[in-house]
Amino acid sequence: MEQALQRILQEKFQKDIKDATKEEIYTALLFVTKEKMEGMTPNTGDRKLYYISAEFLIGKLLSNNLINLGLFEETREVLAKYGHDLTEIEEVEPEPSLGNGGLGRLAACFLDSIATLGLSGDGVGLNYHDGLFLQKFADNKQWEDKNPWITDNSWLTRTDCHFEVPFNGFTLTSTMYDIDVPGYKSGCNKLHLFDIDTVDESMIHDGIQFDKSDVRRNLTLFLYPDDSDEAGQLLRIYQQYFMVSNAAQLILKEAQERGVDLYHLHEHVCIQINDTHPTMVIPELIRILTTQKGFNMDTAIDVVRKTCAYTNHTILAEALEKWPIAYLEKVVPQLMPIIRELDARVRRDFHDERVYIIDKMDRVHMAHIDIHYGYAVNGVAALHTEILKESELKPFYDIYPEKFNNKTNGITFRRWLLHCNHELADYLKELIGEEYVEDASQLEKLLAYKDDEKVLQRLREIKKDAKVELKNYLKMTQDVDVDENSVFDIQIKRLHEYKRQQMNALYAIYKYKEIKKGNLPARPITMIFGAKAAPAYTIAKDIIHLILCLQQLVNNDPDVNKYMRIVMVENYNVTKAEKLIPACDISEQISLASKEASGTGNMKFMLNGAVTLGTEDGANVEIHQLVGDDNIYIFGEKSEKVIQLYADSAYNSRAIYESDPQIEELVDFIISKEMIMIGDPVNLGRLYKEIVGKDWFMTLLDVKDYIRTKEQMLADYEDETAWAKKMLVNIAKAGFFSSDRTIAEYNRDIWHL
Ligand code: Z16
Repeated sequence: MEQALQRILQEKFQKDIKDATKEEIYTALLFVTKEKMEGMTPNTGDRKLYYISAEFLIGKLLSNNLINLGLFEETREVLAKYGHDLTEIEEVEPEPSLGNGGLGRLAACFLDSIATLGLSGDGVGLNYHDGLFLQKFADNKQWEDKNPWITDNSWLTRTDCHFEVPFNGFTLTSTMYDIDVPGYKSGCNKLHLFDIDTVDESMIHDGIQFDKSDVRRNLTLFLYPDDSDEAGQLLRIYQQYFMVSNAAQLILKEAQERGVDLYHLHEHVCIQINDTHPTMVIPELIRILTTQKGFNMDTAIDVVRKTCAYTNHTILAEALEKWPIAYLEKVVPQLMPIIRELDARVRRDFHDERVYIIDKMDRVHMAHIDIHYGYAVNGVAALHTEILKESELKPFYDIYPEKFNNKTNGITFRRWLLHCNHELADYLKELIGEEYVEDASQLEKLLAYKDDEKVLQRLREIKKDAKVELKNYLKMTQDVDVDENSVFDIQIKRLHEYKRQQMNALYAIYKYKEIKKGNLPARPITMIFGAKAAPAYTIAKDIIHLILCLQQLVNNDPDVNKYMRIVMVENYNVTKAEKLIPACDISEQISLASKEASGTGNMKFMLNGAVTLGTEDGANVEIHQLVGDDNIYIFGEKSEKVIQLYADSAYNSRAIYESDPQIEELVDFIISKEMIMIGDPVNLGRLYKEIVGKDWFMTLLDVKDYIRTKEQMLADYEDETAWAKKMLVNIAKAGFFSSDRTIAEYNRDIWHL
């Protein structure tokens, strides 16, 4: 490493290591690492996986690549020898925010595990020039700005692989860019990101506004542009088709290069469709096979059906894509005859309109294509898969019970422990050896130390160190002061009503009022939030406004700020998650039961020794089963009850509000004179009305149980030994949530690579 660095710094900048700037060292490390990965043997196999996803939220790559290549320690030492700090060098790297949240981050964890397990599998997606928008706070509101990440020297390598992608009346030529994906002490795979050369970043103005109709210049400009108007939805269809047409052409090209007889494609290729965004790969492959490769329709459908598998990530109806036929006719008319043929076959075989592909309103249900014309359908946590089978997708489960299976999500321990929490990772190695890094189930060996005072003490110290680090980071980045001796209570995830940040805000109001009344807590609490709201999601933005106003109120009130602080972290992203998660005591996982398909932040927190405060939802259910009642705090109504309430239209938030003076007091505070003085009455008033008059995600149903449980948790925190034991059990039981386990299951049950 030392020699390689010296060589490249001389070549590129005519500098020695000790004189080089951080930027120069970063660039040199990037080159060294890329060289190294180029020389690695790719993972191979007779059947190759293509994981197609509109999002790959990969985060910064330098340290993770160094860790997986086994070069991290050496690099850190070399840099230290010349007076540089690798942590500071990392800051130079821009984060590619090529995902919204869980789904995109899951895809990135999966790529790491696929490579680590030595499986042959590549990612296929889009090379958005600007990732998800950059979030800024001003006037206690969210503002969006563009978020470019591509620099002259980056992890992207331009290839000479190009395809022609036909649209209605014109054709675009693609360029494939590759990012190397090295496995941990294993071979290397690739992430292929497709782009066009004509994208024009200069067309963005006033934050993230741009001309949505100019496809040649905007196709890969943004991740999921605002799709609240027609132009936005059409652009989304352009993006999706561009992605899958490139994927289909790449897959067929590589198969033919490998000498695969396309009539046996399914024996050598497997395509995982990540949510419905890549669904058009099914009709596109059928189109190419029938029009260019001499297949008849029956055979093409048969081969494609045996090749494609679909993962569902949500039961929220509004998130399940249904494209109007008119839009598809406008963008990809060549697919419509095939989609109509696929629908006709469904209508011929099944006389149940709930499973048709095209509905009465002339909309194409993308998930229905995946389920009929793929060979596997999976949910992402045990409860989620049960809900799919028993309610959301029941008519399909009745037809194809053999297709349905569960694959509980996972996270890569390389990033979410080894990289983000060196101190804990090293201590675990000291206690139980190194094997847990590649065999996560070994973490259970920790249980042997459950009553070991010294170990419990050390875990507390490690947590404290992480809290000090976060404190310094928050001071540096946002100029806020937090107390490392307070309880760190953290909710970080996309802002959505079903995730119920508003319920956490109601707790903040409760606590503020208690402190005002003189009911002082045994220990101060620091409530940390991080969340981006979709630019067009009004109520989500109102909830951010509420939290930011509460932050101003609480932190500036001298009666209160000794006991309580609120910090809303600006521009929450993967890099910030890596700093927040190790420092957490209480992990907030408070979605309305049945609505969070899995959650993966819950797993990251657990692995880093936080205790979950959660509903019986998504993977929380499995965390609960693993750690037992003593090591998790569960509250709220169960999913069966919630599903029943929806079915009967029996939830009435106003009735709860009017009959419970305590709840009324909390909700009324949103529009109190204190708050109106700080905030915008339009935003606060609209949110108040929403909660009292609708509350679609049933905040008021659970808020009292939530407050009660959180208070219990804070009281229990005071027994330091008992709490440290909970931390230990959570870490020890987190092995199940390694994405290595998840990927091994995908391979065993679906991919057979
Ligand atoms: C997403 O991140 C998820 C679902 C979805 O339909 C769309 C997006 Cl962008 C999330 C789920 O909300 C979350 O529960 C789950 O853990 C994650 O996908 C990965 O499966």
